[in-house]
Amino acid sequence: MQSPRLANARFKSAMKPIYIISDLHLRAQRPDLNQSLEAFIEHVFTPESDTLYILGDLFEYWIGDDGAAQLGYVAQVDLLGDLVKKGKQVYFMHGNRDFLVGEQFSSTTGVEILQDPFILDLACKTCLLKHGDDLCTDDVEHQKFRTLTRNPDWQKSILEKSIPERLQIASQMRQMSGSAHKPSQIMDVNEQSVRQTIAEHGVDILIHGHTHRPGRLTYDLNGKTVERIVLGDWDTGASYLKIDERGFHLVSPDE
Ligand SMILES: [Mn+2]
Repeated sequence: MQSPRLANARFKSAMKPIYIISDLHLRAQRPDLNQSLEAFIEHVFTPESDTLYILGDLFEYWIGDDGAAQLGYVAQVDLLGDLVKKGKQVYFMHGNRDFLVGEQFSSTTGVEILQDPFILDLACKTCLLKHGDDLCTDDVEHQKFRTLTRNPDWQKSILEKSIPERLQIASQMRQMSGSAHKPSQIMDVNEQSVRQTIAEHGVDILIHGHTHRPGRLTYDLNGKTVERIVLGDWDTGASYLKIDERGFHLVSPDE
């Protein structure tokens, strides 16, 4: 399958920074996460950038666009909609938590939904953007879950259920995907899958989230040096990748 290509003309001409975030896992029980997002938008993103990419797991869970109010996500949806109204470009890719974010969300907010993977073609480098859970091929159980939950027929059947029924299913699924019992290396990406993915798309840099292990790693791929940039989660504060004319800057709250 061919990935859609976006030549980011705005970046090339104005050289405004691009911001990439993922794995905020916003939820009503953690108001501090909402505050971190609001502060990031107001003080970091808005003053200097026009382009934000969200690579999945923005929401801890999502039961359909008509269920945002029940989960307490109205303010966050409005926040993204306001950014678009101010002329910002906001892109969203599904994660393994918020795979049910749909057309209504997109049309209400103006946030554009991206397919995974997505090629971000910068002047200097070609980047492949992914959520990253499909790189964790050692976690066979998760790959089964992913295949099921990304199936359009399955999604349709879920969305036809009532909101209370969907809430119940979401709660069961979160218990199922509890990862405490899995060895940590199973939860990480499979190196062979990483190499295959980079080679298949012929990119310079793979950028993904999901594993909550922020870092920058280099690989030798048949003599070519390529890079993998892993985004961090927001558990202890804002975590993001900033791309500007000077390069790629990965910022974690612990640094
Ligand atoms: Mn994830």
